[in-house]
Amino acid sequence: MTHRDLELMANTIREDIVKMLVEAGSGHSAGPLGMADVFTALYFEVMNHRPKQPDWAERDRLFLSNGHIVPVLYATMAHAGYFPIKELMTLRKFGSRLQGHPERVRLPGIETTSGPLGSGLSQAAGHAYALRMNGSRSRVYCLTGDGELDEGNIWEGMMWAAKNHLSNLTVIVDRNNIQIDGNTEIVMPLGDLSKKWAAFGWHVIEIDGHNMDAIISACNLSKAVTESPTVIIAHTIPGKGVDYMEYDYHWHGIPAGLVDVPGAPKKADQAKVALHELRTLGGRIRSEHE
Ligand SMILES: Cc1ncc(C[n+]2csc(CCOP(=O)(O)OP(=O)(O)O)c2C)c(N)n1
Ligand SMILES: [Mg+2]
Repeated sequence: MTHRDLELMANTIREDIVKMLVEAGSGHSAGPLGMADVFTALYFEVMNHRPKQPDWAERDRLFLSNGHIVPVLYATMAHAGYFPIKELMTLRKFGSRLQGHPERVRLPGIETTSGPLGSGLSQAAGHAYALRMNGSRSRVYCLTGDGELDEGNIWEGMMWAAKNHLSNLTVIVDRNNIQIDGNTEIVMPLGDLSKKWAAFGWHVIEIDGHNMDAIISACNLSKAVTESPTVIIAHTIPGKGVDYMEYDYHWHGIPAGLVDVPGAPKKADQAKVALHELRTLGGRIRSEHE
Protein backbone atom coordinates (compact mmCIF):
# COMPACT_ATOMS: atom_id res chain seq x y z
CA MET A 1 0.00 0.00 0.00
CA THR A 2 1.18 3.54 -0.69
CA HIS A 3 1.45 5.86 2.29
CA ARG A 4 -1.57 7.75 0.94
CA ASP A 5 -3.56 4.49 0.97
CA LEU A 6 -2.41 3.85 4.53
CA GLU A 7 -3.65 7.30 5.56
CA LEU A 8 -7.03 6.59 3.99
CA MET A 9 -7.17 3.23 5.75
CA ALA A 10 -6.46 4.96 9.07
CA ASN A 11 -9.35 7.29 8.36
CA THR A 12 -11.68 4.37 7.60
CA ILE A 13 -10.58 2.81 10.87
CA ARG A 14 -11.47 6.09 12.64
CA GLU A 15 -14.95 5.97 11.13
CA ASP A 16 -15.40 2.42 12.39
CA ILE A 17 -14.19 3.42 15.86
CA VAL A 18 -16.86 6.14 16.06
CA LYS A 19 -19.56 3.79 14.73
CA MET A 20 -18.71 0.89 17.06
CA LEU A 21 -18.65 3.12 20.12
CA VAL A 22 -21.96 4.72 19.20
CA GLU A 23 -23.48 1.27 18.75
CA ALA A 24 -22.04 0.13 22.12
CA GLY A 25 -23.21 3.32 23.87
CA SER A 26 -19.96 3.39 25.87
CA GLY A 27 -16.20 3.20 25.47
CA HIS A 28 -13.12 5.32 24.77
CA SER A 29 -12.91 7.77 21.88
CA ALA A 30 -9.81 9.96 22.27
CA GLY A 31 -7.00 7.38 22.51
CA PRO A 32 -8.26 5.07 19.73
CA LEU A 33 -8.79 7.95 17.29
CA GLY A 34 -5.34 9.32 18.10
CA MET A 35 -3.59 6.00 17.50
CA ALA A 36 -5.26 5.00 14.21
CA ASP A 37 -2.23 5.97 12.11
CA VAL A 38 0.20 4.00 14.29
CA PHE A 39 -2.00 0.87 14.25
CA THR A 40 -2.51 1.10 10.49
CA ALA A 41 1.25 1.35 9.95
CA LEU A 42 1.88 -1.62 12.25
CA TYR A 43 -0.72 -3.99 10.78
CA PHE A 44 -0.47 -2.97 7.12
CA GLU A 45 3.25 -2.27 6.78
CA VAL A 46 5.53 -2.98 9.72
CA MET A 47 4.56 -6.25 11.38
CA ASN A 48 5.19 -9.70 10.04
CA HIS A 49 1.89 -11.50 10.66
CA ARG A 50 -0.77 -13.71 9.07
CA PRO A 51 -4.36 -12.69 9.83
CA LYS A 52 -5.68 -16.08 8.72
CA GLN A 53 -3.14 -17.88 10.91
CA PRO A 54 -3.08 -15.83 14.11
CA ASP A 55 -0.98 -18.39 16.02
CA TRP A 56 1.75 -18.53 13.34
CA ALA A 57 4.91 -19.10 15.40
CA GLU A 58 7.03 -16.62 13.45
CA ARG A 59 4.61 -13.69 13.80
CA ASP A 60 5.59 -10.41 15.39
CA ARG A 61 3.61 -9.80 18.60
CA LEU A 62 1.65 -6.72 19.60
CA PHE A 63 1.10 -6.24 23.33
CA LEU A 64 -1.54 -3.61 24.04
CA SER A 65 -0.71 -2.41 27.54
CA ASN A 66 -3.23 0.46 27.50
CA GLY A 67 -6.14 -1.94 26.99
CA HIS A 68 -8.80 0.78 26.98
CA ILE A 69 -7.79 1.90 23.47
CA VAL A 70 -8.68 -1.55 22.11
CA PRO A 71 -11.36 -0.27 19.67
CA VAL A 72 -8.49 0.85 17.41
CA LEU A 73 -6.91 -2.60 17.67
CA TYR A 74 -10.18 -4.39 16.84
CA ALA A 75 -10.96 -2.09 13.90
CA THR A 76 -7.44 -2.47 12.49
CA MET A 77 -7.47 -6.26 12.93
CA ALA A 78 -10.84 -6.52 11.18
CA HIS A 79 -9.61 -4.51 8.19
CA ALA A 80 -6.41 -6.57 8.11
CA GLY A 81 -8.55 -9.72 7.79
CA TYR A 82 -8.56 -11.31 11.26
CA PHE A 83 -12.38 -11.35 11.51
CA PRO A 84 -15.39 -9.91 9.67
CA ILE A 85 -15.73 -6.12 9.74
CA LYS A 86 -19.39 -6.41 10.71
CA GLU A 87 -18.35 -8.08 13.99
CA LEU A 88 -17.04 -4.67 15.09
CA MET A 89 -20.62 -3.70 15.86
CA THR A 90 -20.66 -6.29 18.69
CA LEU A 91 -18.19 -4.23 20.73
CA ARG A 92 -18.94 -4.45 24.47
CA LYS A 93 -22.05 -6.61 23.91
CA PHE A 94 -22.74 -9.49 26.26
CA GLY A 95 -20.95 -12.62 24.97
CA SER A 96 -19.06 -10.75 22.23
CA ARG A 97 -15.42 -11.58 21.47
CA LEU A 98 -14.81 -7.83 21.39
CA GLN A 99 -14.95 -6.78 25.02
CA GLY A 100 -14.29 -3.21 26.17
CA HIS A 101 -10.83 -4.34 27.21
CA PRO A 102 -9.07 -7.12 25.30
CA GLU A 103 -9.09 -10.73 26.46
CA ARG A 104 -6.38 -12.96 25.02
CA VAL A 105 -8.38 -16.19 25.17
CA ARG A 106 -11.47 -14.72 23.52
CA LEU A 107 -10.15 -13.42 20.22
CA PRO A 108 -7.38 -15.06 18.17
CA GLY A 109 -4.64 -12.52 17.45
CA ILE A 110 -4.85 -10.80 20.85
CA GLU A 111 -1.53 -11.46 22.61
CA THR A 112 -2.40 -10.30 26.12
CA THR A 113 -5.36 -9.47 28.32
CA SER A 114 -5.18 -5.86 29.51
CA GLY A 115 -7.16 -3.05 31.05
CA PRO A 116 -5.41 -2.69 34.39
CA LEU A 117 -2.69 -0.24 33.36
CA GLY A 118 1.03 -0.77 33.82
CA SER A 119 1.43 -4.52 33.22
CA GLY A 120 1.88 -4.82 29.47
CA LEU A 121 5.45 -3.59 29.23
CA SER A 122 6.69 -6.19 31.71
CA GLN A 123 4.72 -8.88 29.89
CA ALA A 124 6.11 -7.76 26.54
CA ALA A 125 9.66 -7.71 27.92
CA GLY A 126 9.28 -11.23 29.32
CA HIS A 127 7.91 -12.40 26.01
CA ALA A 128 10.77 -10.75 24.08
CA TYR A 129 13.25 -12.46 26.40
CA ALA A 130 11.59 -15.86 25.81
CA LEU A 131 11.58 -15.35 22.03
CA ARG A 132 15.29 -14.60 22.12
CA MET A 133 15.96 -17.72 24.23
CA ASN A 134 14.15 -19.73 21.56
CA GLY A 135 16.28 -18.21 18.81
CA SER A 136 13.19 -16.58 17.27
CA ARG A 137 13.48 -13.67 14.86
CA SER A 138 10.04 -12.31 15.83
CA ARG A 139 9.76 -8.81 17.30
CA VAL A 140 7.54 -7.57 20.10
CA TYR A 141 5.73 -4.23 19.81
CA CYS A 142 4.27 -2.89 23.04
CA LEU A 143 1.84 0.02 23.09
CA THR A 144 1.45 2.19 26.18
CA GLY A 145 -0.36 5.39 27.09
CA ASP A 146 1.45 8.41 28.50
CA GLY A 147 -0.79 8.61 31.57
CA GLU A 148 -0.10 4.90 31.93
CA LEU A 149 3.54 5.76 32.60
CA ASP A 150 2.40 6.93 36.06
CA GLU A 151 2.34 3.22 36.98
CA GLY A 152 5.49 2.13 38.82
CA ASN A 153 5.60 -1.28 37.20
CA ILE A 154 6.35 0.38 33.84
CA TRP A 155 9.68 1.67 35.18
CA GLU A 156 10.60 -1.75 36.58
CA GLY A 157 9.93 -3.27 33.16
CA MET A 158 12.01 -0.55 31.51
CA MET A 159 15.01 -1.32 33.73
CA TRP A 160 14.72 -5.05 33.19
CA ALA A 161 14.37 -4.79 29.40
CA ALA A 162 17.44 -2.52 29.20
CA LYS A 163 19.46 -4.75 31.51
CA ASN A 164 18.75 -7.68 29.20
CA HIS A 165 19.48 -5.70 26.01
CA LEU A 166 16.12 -6.67 24.53
CA SER A 167 16.69 -5.25 21.07
CA ASN A 168 13.74 -7.28 19.75
CA LEU A 169 11.38 -5.06 21.77
CA THR A 170 9.90 -1.79 20.50
CA VAL A 171 7.65 0.22 22.81
CA ILE A 172 5.42 2.90 21.31
CA VAL A 173 4.17 5.53 23.77
CA ASP A 174 0.97 7.37 22.84
CA ARG A 175 2.16 10.84 23.87
CA ASN A 176 -1.21 12.59 23.61
CA ASN A 177 -0.84 14.68 26.79
CA ILE A 178 -4.18 13.56 28.25
CA GLN A 179 -5.29 10.98 30.74
CA ILE A 180 -8.60 10.15 32.39
CA ASP A 181 -9.13 13.33 34.44
CA GLY A 182 -7.02 15.96 32.74
CA ASN A 183 -3.81 16.86 31.00
CA THR A 184 -0.83 14.71 31.91
CA GLU A 185 1.36 17.63 32.89
CA ILE A 186 -1.24 18.71 35.46
CA VAL A 187 -2.24 15.30 36.83
CA MET A 188 1.34 13.95 37.03
CA PRO A 189 4.02 15.79 35.06
CA LEU A 190 6.03 13.44 32.85
CA GLY A 191 8.52 16.14 31.90
CA ASP A 192 11.19 15.25 29.38
CA LEU A 193 10.18 11.70 28.51
CA SER A 194 12.99 11.24 26.01
CA LYS A 195 15.63 11.93 28.63
CA LYS A 196 13.91 9.64 31.12
CA TRP A 197 13.78 6.64 28.75
CA ALA A 198 17.35 7.33 27.60
CA ALA A 199 18.51 7.44 31.23
CA PHE A 200 16.92 4.01 31.69
CA GLY A 201 19.08 2.65 28.85
CA TRP A 202 16.64 2.79 25.92
CA HIS A 203 17.21 3.90 22.35
CA VAL A 204 14.74 6.79 21.95
CA ILE A 205 13.04 8.01 18.78
CA GLU A 206 10.50 10.85 18.87
CA ILE A 207 8.01 11.25 16.04
CA ASP A 208 4.80 12.87 14.90
CA GLY A 209 2.40 9.96 15.41
CA HIS A 210 0.22 11.06 12.50
CA ASN A 211 3.01 11.07 9.93
CA MET A 212 2.94 7.71 8.14
CA ASP A 213 6.52 8.05 6.82
CA ALA A 214 7.80 8.89 10.29
CA ILE A 215 5.95 5.99 11.96
CA ILE A 216 7.20 3.44 9.45
CA SER A 217 10.78 4.77 9.43
CA ALA A 218 10.94 4.76 13.23
CA CYS A 219 9.72 1.16 13.40
CA ASN A 220 12.22 0.11 10.74
CA LEU A 221 15.00 1.95 12.53
CA SER A 222 14.16 0.12 15.76
CA LYS A 223 14.83 -3.18 13.98
CA ALA A 224 18.40 -2.03 13.31
CA VAL A 225 19.21 -1.24 16.97
CA THR A 226 21.18 -4.14 18.39
CA GLU A 227 22.23 -3.21 21.94
CA SER A 228 19.04 -2.00 23.61
CA PRO A 229 15.27 -1.93 23.38
CA THR A 230 13.77 1.02 21.49
CA VAL A 231 11.01 3.40 22.53
CA ILE A 232 9.16 5.44 19.97
CA ILE A 233 7.52 8.45 21.59
CA ALA A 234 4.65 9.16 19.22
CA HIS A 235 3.22 12.65 19.60
CA THR A 236 -0.47 12.32 18.80
CA ILE A 237 -3.63 14.39 19.00
CA PRO A 238 -6.26 12.77 21.21
CA GLY A 239 -9.55 12.49 19.28
CA LYS A 240 -7.68 13.06 15.98
CA GLY A 241 -9.99 13.62 13.03
CA VAL A 242 -13.04 14.81 14.98
CA ASP A 243 -12.57 18.51 15.57
CA TYR A 244 -14.72 18.81 18.69
CA MET A 245 -12.93 15.87 20.35
CA GLU A 246 -9.35 16.90 19.54
CA TYR A 247 -7.10 17.77 22.52
CA ASP A 248 -10.04 17.50 24.97
CA TYR A 249 -9.58 14.96 27.77
CA HIS A 250 -13.36 14.82 28.32
CA TRP A 251 -13.44 12.41 25.35
CA HIS A 252 -11.04 9.97 27.02
CA GLY A 253 -13.77 7.52 28.01
CA ILE A 254 -17.06 8.38 26.29
CA PRO A 255 -18.55 7.75 22.85
CA ALA A 256 -20.19 10.33 20.59
CA GLY A 257 -23.86 10.78 21.40
CA LEU A 258 -23.89 9.98 25.12
CA VAL A 259 -23.54 13.33 26.89
CA ASP A 260 -23.47 17.03 26.11
CA VAL A 261 -19.89 18.31 26.36
CA PRO A 262 -19.04 22.03 26.33
CA GLY A 263 -17.76 23.04 22.89
CA ALA A 264 -19.21 19.97 21.17
CA PRO A 265 -22.42 19.64 19.15
CA LYS A 266 -25.55 18.61 21.06
CA LYS A 267 -25.39 14.93 21.90
CA ALA A 268 -28.04 14.02 19.30
CA ASP A 269 -25.80 15.46 16.56
CA GLN A 270 -22.36 14.32 17.76
CA ALA A 271 -22.17 11.03 15.84
CA LYS A 272 -23.40 12.57 12.58
CA VAL A 273 -20.94 15.48 12.83
CA ALA A 274 -18.03 13.17 13.68
CA LEU A 275 -18.70 10.80 10.79
CA HIS A 276 -19.21 13.64 8.33
CA GLU A 277 -15.88 15.16 9.33
CA LEU A 278 -14.08 11.87 8.95
CA ARG A 279 -15.71 11.12 5.59
CA THR A 280 -14.76 14.54 4.22
CA LEU A 281 -11.33 14.50 5.91
CA GLY A 282 -12.21 17.57 7.97
CA GLY A 283 -13.50 19.49 4.94
CA ARG A 284 -10.40 18.79 2.83
CA ILE A 285 -12.62 17.06 0.29
CA ARG A 286 -16.01 18.54 -0.55
CA SER A 287 -18.40 15.62 -0.50
CA GLU A 288 -18.52 12.31 1.30
CA HIS A 289 -18.38 10.56 -2.05
CA GLU A 290 -15.27 12.13 -3.58
C1 LIG B 1 -4.25 0.19 37.28
C2 LIG B 1 -5.28 1.08 36.67
N1 LIG B 1 -5.60 2.24 37.29
C3 LIG B 1 -6.54 3.06 36.75
C4 LIG B 1 -7.20 2.70 35.61
C5 LIG B 1 -8.28 3.59 35.04
N2 LIG B 1 -7.84 4.25 33.83
C6 LIG B 1 -8.17 3.78 32.61
S1 LIG B 1 -7.50 4.68 31.35
C7 LIG B 1 -6.77 5.75 32.44
C8 LIG B 1 -5.94 6.91 31.95
C9 LIG B 1 -4.68 6.49 31.34
O1 LIG B 1 -4.07 7.58 30.66
P1 LIG B 1 -3.42 7.34 29.24
O2 LIG B 1 -2.63 6.08 29.30
O3 LIG B 1 -2.69 8.57 28.87
O4 LIG B 1 -4.68 7.09 28.30
P2 LIG B 1 -5.47 8.13 27.34
O5 LIG B 1 -6.36 8.97 28.20
O6 LIG B 1 -4.46 8.97 26.63
O7 LIG B 1 -6.26 7.26 26.41
C10 LIG B 1 -7.04 5.37 33.76
C11 LIG B 1 -6.54 6.09 34.93
C12 LIG B 1 -6.85 1.47 35.01
N3 LIG B 1 -7.42 1.05 33.86
N4 LIG B 1 -5.88 0.69 35.55
MG1 LIG C 1 -2.70 9.79 27.25
